[in-house]
Amino acid sequence: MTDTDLKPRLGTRKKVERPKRYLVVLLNDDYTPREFVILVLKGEFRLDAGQAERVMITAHQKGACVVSVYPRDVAETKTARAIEAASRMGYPLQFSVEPEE
Ligand code: NFA
Repeated sequence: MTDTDLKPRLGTRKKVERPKRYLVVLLNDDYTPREFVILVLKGEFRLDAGQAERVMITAHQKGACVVSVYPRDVAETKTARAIEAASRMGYPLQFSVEPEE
């Protein structure tokens, strides 16, 4: 055997924290076409056609719908890219990014 020390030393034990995750939430508006919302959900957030349709419709009916959950940098990058794509088309599409729980 090697001398690998498997015994925890006093004072070195530390809680391991799961990195916080962030919800990306799709917000409804009156102007962005449904089909464009679906394209963005598929293209940027990698939802399949069924998921994209359900998320779009839920946001349309209830005002908002969770798209997915990511580490903060991923949530922010995807959201910025999606908003930018909409903005280039003249659409006011918005998302919010909020910490889980
Ligand atoms: N409410 C938009 C429409 O009727 C569709 C939409 C859904 C927009 C979800 C933004 C988010 N064209």
